[in-house]
Amino acid sequence: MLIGLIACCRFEEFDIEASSNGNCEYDYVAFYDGPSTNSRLIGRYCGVTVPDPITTRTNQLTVNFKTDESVAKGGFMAIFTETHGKEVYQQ
Ligand SMILES: [Ca+2]
Repeated sequence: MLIGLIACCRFEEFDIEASSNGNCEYDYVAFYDGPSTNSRLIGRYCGVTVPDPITTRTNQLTVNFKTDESVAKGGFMAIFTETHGKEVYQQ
């Protein structure tokens, strides 16, 4: 059986308002491995460090971009692709 498509994402640009405590409490983008923000959190990012590419284990990816009312930065650009999961066989 084929486990289906896996979503991938790599970042070309990244500039999201950071908070001094490092918790991304003002603005952030978060990625979840599944159909909603209740799915497994892959990562929550802010600042100017370009995140490493991410890959889901499922065939769905939820992106949650949160901003507050002050301080806007350039945002981010992500390239989304898809790939096949590995084939596994059941007896
Ligand atoms: Ca902001």
